[in-house]
Amino acid sequence: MFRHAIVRPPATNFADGLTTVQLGQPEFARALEQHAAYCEALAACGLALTRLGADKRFPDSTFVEDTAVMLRGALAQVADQAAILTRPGAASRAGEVESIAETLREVFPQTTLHSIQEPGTLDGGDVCEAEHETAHGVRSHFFIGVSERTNEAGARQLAELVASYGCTSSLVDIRGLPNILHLKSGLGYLGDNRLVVIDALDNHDAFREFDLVRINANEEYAANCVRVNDRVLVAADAPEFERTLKYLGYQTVALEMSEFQKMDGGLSCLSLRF
Ligand code: CIR
Repeated sequence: MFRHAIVRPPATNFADGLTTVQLGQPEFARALEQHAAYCEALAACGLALTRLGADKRFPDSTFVEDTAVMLRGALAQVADQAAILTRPGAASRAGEVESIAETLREVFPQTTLHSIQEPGTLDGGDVCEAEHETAHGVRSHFFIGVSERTNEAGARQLAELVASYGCTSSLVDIRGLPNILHLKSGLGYLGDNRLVVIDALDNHDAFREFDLVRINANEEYAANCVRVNDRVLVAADAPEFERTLKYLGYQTVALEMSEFQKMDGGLSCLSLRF
């Protein structure tokens, strides 16, 4: 159950951020509208939002998910809630982490903070939290992408940290896979032991104990969907995938994401949920 989310609207220089796709320049006014609708959807799922101010120093700073990984301890002897501050793989994004750390310290002082250390790099978009049944109940399992942003050192540090909280993990190397910046650009966890996967990730060994929901090549951007309590937030313009979700019994909320897609951003990356 998620109760909170941290969000940050795009700044006026949002279009100066990093991107590898050629979908044209994002329109700022439209990006703001889409961001507002996204925040409304999170609130409608019952989340209390911490809304940070736009930060022009970092054009990519609306993608808050990349700056931290939120964790709930599964072991009685460790803190209930923790966050792992990342060390983003893109130099222009390194400074984004400090203000998220400050926010967590101020607004959620009960959160224990850890950090990824040099030489590790890690972007939150490479971390997909799923769940699995164990003899001791349901535990989190983290799929950690090794990508152009997250290196092996960063992925292994995260694996050790989550293990200290009683969680398991597996590494998924996505280097060289076409069209995905982060692991979660092609992977989503729906709950109920179900993973949404794009074709390129379909046969990966790490997913073999999960039920896979495949997504058509022309709708792959929507693989980065987010289950928030009783709803699934999904990018608009993926009608077949949305039909599949409904068929599986999920209540969907379709959100226009075109301006964020132009900057390589998926739906999940606009919030830190916990
Ligand atoms: C970047 O290249 O870092 C941003 N323009 C997009 C980051 C998207 N993050 C995500 O999907 N988790």
